[in-house]
Amino acid sequence: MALKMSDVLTALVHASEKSANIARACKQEEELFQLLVQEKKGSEKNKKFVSDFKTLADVLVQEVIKHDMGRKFPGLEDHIFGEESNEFTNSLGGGGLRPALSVMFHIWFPGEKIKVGVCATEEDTAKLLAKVLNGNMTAAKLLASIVHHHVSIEDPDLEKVTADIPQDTMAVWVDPIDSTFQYIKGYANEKSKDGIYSKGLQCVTILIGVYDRSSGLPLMGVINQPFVACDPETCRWNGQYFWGLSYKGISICSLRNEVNAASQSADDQDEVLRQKMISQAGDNNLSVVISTSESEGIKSALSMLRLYYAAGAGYKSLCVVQGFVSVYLLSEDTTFKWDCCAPHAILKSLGGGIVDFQECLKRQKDGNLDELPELVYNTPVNGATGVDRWANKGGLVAYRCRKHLDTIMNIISSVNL
Ligand code: 2IP
Ligand code: CA
Repeated sequence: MALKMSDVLTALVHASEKSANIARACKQEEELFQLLVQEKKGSEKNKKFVSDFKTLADVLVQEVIKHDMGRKFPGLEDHIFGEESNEFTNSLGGGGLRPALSVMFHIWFPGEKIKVGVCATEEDTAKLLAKVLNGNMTAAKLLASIVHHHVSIEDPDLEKVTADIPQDTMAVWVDPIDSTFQYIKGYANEKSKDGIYSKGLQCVTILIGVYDRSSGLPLMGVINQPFVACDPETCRWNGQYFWGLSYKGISICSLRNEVNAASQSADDQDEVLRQKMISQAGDNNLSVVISTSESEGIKSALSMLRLYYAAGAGYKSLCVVQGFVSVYLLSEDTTFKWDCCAPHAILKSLGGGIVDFQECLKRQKDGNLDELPELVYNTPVNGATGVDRWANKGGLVAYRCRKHLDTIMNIISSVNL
C-alpha cells in the first residue's frame, strides 16, 4: 500500500510533539520525576556510563510513538524499533517475575514487572500507569491525559511534500529521550557559547527516523528539542522541531519550525548567527563539536579548529543541522542506530549526511573516499549481543557540506592517532 509521505511526516511530527509534552511534564513535576528513575541492567546498559538511567518518560514516549504511528498506519508499529524495552518494575520491591498473576495481585507480589503501554481509554492508561507509579493516581492521570491528548500543529511546509511511498519499505528507529543523563541531572540555566550548549536540558532531544528496510538508508526524520527556552514568567519550557526528507530525488527540510517559540527577536538572532557560522566555515574556519569523552588523540588533532564540547549524540547532530558547527565527529562506538537515523535523514535532505568515521579514515588512506561509507540502519553488528548489535561500530562524522567532511578527514589522517 502506498502512503503519502506528507501524511507519514506529519504523523511523525505530531508523535514527536506529544512526546515532547510528556518529557516536559515529567521534568516539571519534580516529585513524579524522582519516582521514575530506574537503573538499566546487564546488556541494556550503555557501557559508557557507570550507571545509566531508564525513566518511565523514556519508555512511555517510545510506546506512545509506536501506538500513535500504528493507529495511523496499521502494521507499521511492528517495524518501529527503539532503545527502550517497555517492561518496568515498580519499586514495591525486587522480587521474582510472575507475569500473569502479578497483574492481578501486584500488591502481594512486590517487584512486579509491568508492561507500559497505551490503553484504549485514558482511564485505563491512567490505571496502568498508576501501577508503575506505586499507586500515585494524580501523577498517572496527568500523564494519561497528555498521552491521550490530540496534538495538532499548523505546518504548511509539510504539505509541500507530494511523494508517495509504499508502507512496506519503511521501518523506524526511535530514541525516546536522547541525553538521558542531561534530562535527569541537567540544569535549566546553562549558558550557550556561539549557540551551543555544552550541557543542560537543551541537549535533550527526541529522535524519530524512518529508513528503507532493504537499503538501510534514511528516508525521513524528526528531531524534537523539548527544552529550548524557559519562560521566566510562566516557568514553562518552549521547544522546537526540525524535519527532513530525501527520497527519489526529493529533498526537503523544515529548517525551522518553532513551537511556541519564545520570541521572534530571539529567533532572528539565532538565524543571523547560523548564517554567519555557515558562511564563515571556509577551510580555515571549520568548527567541530565532540563528546567530552572523545579520545585525547582526536582532541589534539582538532585543537587547531574551533572546537566545542556538547552532551547528547542527537543534540550534537542538531548543532550541525542548524549550522552552528560544520561537523560532529565521534571516533568511538558509543552511539547507536536510534541516535543517528533521524539526524541522518535531515542532514541528507540538506545535502550532507552521516558516515562511518573509521571506514572513512581507511578509505581516505587508500585514496578512495569517492564513495562515502554512509551509515545504514538495517544491519546489526556481526557477532554482537544486546545493545551492541545496533552500535555504530566505527564512530561517525555528521556533516552538512561535503567539503567540510573532506577537510576534517584530511586533518585527522595527517596525524598519528
Ligand atoms: C547517549 C547520549 C549521550 C552520548 C551517547 C548516547 O544516548 O546521547 O549523551 O554520549 O553516545 O548513546 P555523549 O554525550 O558523550 O556524546 P542516551 O542518553 O539515549 O543513552
Ligand atoms: Ca541515545
